[in-house]
Amino acid sequence: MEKIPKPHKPIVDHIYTADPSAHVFEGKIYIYPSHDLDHDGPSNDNGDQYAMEDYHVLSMEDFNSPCIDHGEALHVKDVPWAKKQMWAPDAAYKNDTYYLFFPAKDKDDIFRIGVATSSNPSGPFTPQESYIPGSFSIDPAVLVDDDNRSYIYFGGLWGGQLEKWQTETFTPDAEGPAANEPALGPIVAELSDDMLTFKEEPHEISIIDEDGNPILAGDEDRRFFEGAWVHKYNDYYYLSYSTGTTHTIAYAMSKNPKGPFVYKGKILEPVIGWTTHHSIVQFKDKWYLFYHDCSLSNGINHKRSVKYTELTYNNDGTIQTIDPYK
Ligand code: FUB
Repeated sequence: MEKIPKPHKPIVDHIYTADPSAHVFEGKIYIYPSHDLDHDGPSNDNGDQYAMEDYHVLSMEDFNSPCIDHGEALHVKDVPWAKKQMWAPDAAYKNDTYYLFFPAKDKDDIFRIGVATSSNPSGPFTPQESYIPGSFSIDPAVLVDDDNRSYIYFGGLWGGQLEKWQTETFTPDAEGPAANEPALGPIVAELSDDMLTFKEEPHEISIIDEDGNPILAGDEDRRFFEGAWVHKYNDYYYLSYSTGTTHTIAYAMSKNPKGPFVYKGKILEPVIGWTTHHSIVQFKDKWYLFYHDCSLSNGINHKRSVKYTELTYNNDGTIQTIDPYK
């Protein structure tokens, strides 16, 4: 399948794709998206409409080249511990190996995070027998830092089940904090050197305002919802994420990969569709935001398409807000 991608246009239109995690591997741009299914099943706040079953890896030589679909890289039927809902994945390279990190519901309908490996960035990927011990919730994103230490960030509210993990066990009826209490943050853990387990107990990241006060759960314009992504620029770590109910991509900065992160602003205004999910990557001397919207499906929330656009930093390191339709 070959298409010439243009900014603000879907990078492919023969399948629905979402939640793009973009990386530069072997000098090319590789995109690890969710593969949305074209179905008419139930749609609800629990995210049952996101019934994805497999992953396809996409790649582009550069931003003037066609986007290639490398076909199925991993299917839920080949993951021994997983039952359904292959949600937003990410990939990382270390130890001469490509790692695909992905969330899925286990046989008890609890979201866990799995790892699969390949010698090729486009897969196919071979899954581990079980999910990462101690993993939970959704939307893994992995940063391999300049010192070769690796961190996994994850978590998502509502259908992503993060509220249910405020104690050490899964509590099916647990709700999020009250509006005047600190919001739940994404979770971080350093990964073991082989990238297959957590090196430490995962713990919550705090997102604070410029005065050092935690962002509150009722502050839906700024609080974390899902889709964490961490990148580095000029010695700062940038944590960007979806605000869910207010449909933007927001970001916060820190000198430490585990935070606390200071809220800075908005990267992306709302897109067509309920969810918004992104990644940020440098290619040559420019920076790009990969994101998705539902324009190709005329606004059907679970039929999304990956797009990209250039991202611009101000001199002080803050990021200019992008209007996806200008
Ligand atoms: O694609 C399923 C879910 O929708 C993702 O895991 C979330 O980030 C949201 O984009």
